[in-house]
Amino acid sequence: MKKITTSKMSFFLVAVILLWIKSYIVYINEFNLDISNGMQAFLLFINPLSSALIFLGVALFAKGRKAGIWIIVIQTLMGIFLYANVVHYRANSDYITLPTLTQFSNFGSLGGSIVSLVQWSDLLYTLDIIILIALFVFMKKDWSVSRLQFRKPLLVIASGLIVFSINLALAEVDRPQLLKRTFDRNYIVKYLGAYNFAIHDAIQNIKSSSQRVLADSSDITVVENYTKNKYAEPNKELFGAAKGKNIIKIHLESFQTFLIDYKLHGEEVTPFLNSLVHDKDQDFTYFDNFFHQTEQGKTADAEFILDNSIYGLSQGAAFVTRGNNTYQALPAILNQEQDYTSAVFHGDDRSFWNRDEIYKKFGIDTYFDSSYYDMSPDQVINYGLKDKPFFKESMPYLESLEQPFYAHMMTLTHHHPYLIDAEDATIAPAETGDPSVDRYFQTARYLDESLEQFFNDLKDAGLYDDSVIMIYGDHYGISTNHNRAMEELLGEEITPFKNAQLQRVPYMIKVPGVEGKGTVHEYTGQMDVMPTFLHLLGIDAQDYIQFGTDMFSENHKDYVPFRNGDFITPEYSYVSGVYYDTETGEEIEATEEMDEMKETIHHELELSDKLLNGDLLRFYSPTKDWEPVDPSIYSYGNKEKNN
Ligand code: GP9
Ligand code: MN
Repeated sequence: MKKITTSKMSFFLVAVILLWIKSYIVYINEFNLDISNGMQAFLLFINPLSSALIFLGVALFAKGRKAGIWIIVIQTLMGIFLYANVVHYRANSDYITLPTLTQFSNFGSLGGSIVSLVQWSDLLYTLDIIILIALFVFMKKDWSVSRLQFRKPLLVIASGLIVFSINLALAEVDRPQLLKRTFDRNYIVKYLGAYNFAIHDAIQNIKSSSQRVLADSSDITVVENYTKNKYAEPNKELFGAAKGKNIIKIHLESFQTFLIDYKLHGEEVTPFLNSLVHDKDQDFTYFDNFFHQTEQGKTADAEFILDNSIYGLSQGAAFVTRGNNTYQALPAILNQEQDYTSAVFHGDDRSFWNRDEIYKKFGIDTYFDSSYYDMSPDQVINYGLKDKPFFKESMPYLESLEQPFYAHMMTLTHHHPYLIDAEDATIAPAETGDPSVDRYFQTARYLDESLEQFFNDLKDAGLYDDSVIMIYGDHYGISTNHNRAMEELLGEEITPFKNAQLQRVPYMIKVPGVEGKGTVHEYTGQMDVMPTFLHLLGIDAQDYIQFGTDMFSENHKDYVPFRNGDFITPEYSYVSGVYYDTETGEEIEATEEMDEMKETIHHELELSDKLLNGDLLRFYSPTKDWEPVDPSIYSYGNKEKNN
């Protein structure tokens, strides 16, 4: 009996349990992880176990009593790592990442206040180590001086790996593509734990920095030649038409074009948006052949593309994995060229999609994240703040911005799985029996109503008439998993061709003093938004590296590449290796011209990847007096609210 209680393996097990309990207590006490179901609660509880087994297990390779010392050392190092995260989290509501470690400036926000982030009660976090040291002194005399049999530590580490695999598999069930899409640090910590997050983060960063190291300044020339050659000169009539005007850019979450004018139970689903499309007096120009060009990064990809005219990545989100790159994004350009201020409004945690870091690289002055809004439970659904209170509470912030401003309003309620409170539902659900598709129309209606409310408030505040208002859909809302329900609603088969056509999202824009053009059928996509904007403001897009072209230009390039290499032109579409007539949807033989177009588009995507993976914009200076964006001057989060 004595042998068991004082054996090396028992000491190891005590260490594992202590590290497990301590990590769990830190998660619960210190981090705001938004646990929303039993599975998440279970995974949060279980996830420290695998790390404890694997890391502490390594110590068991050591000889004799040294194993005990190694266990204490590893336990201490993991404790220091965890505590550093606690302090960082108290200051930034975010975890330490490799880039934050290497950017000293990020600690600027801690400043002298580091003392205020440390509490006396934190001493309790050393309890595990004190217990271990005491036990070690007490137990070690009974330990043999020899090494454990080799297979013992191996077995321990293997069991840690098995626990980890089960953990990861369960996490994937609750949140598919957790690691591939890389959406939020909070999610990875919640599902896999702080230690595994750090490993994941390190791998990501090593991968991206190795590609970065291999790039040199000559690489940018190839990209520059391509984009300069693709460039389309501005439409003379519109060049500079919006100069000095405030810009209000409205993001319609998960909104597909098929909703415009769609009637459910004989009722328009989005009467307000439809009125902007059809009512000539509103002076909107509406593009009905506008496509999203996003991939796994979804919202983040849409934001990325619209503000940079660079493609997102084929895997993961550039917002996260290229968050450390140099950018020459729209907010920074507007600021340097025309003294604009910029702000993003979004009722979600600011670390989601790494926004709190990448926005600094884009030169965004203020990020009104969830810490600026009333996030009490009746105001929140699904991912975050409901759209109506979101727009309402945004008004005073919008009015407080220094003009001219570039304001990006990002809605959220119309997001998969389209949850809606009974009091917010003003249209009956569809009746396909596929719950998220059925509710899709209800949240779309809610979004439509919130827009109408926002427009009225803008008018009351005197901001409406003199601002550019732009509305866009970020990406599809209904994936191919819901084809059966969609076929029922649209009354036609969802073939791969049809699915590609369904990637249309709305794009509409009103420029003060410019007559709306009604509905324009030009084929265009998200990549074209930035050059269009620059020209409206009277800034020549030619100076900047951009893959899109001005959609109002006579010379606009009307082919729309998707991130997976498929593309659509007004005449033909290329989907999963097959060409179709865009008009009729019939399969057609490839011509030389079509294959050339395919080559061009694939080359374009490759160049965009090169640009991002090599961080090539660091070698490029768009204008004579361009000043690279200094991310350290930005700091986000509502300071008054002490979030
Ligand atoms: C999260 C929200 C949704 O803040 O923007 O992102 P999505 O899931 O659409 O990419
Ligand atoms: Mn989205």
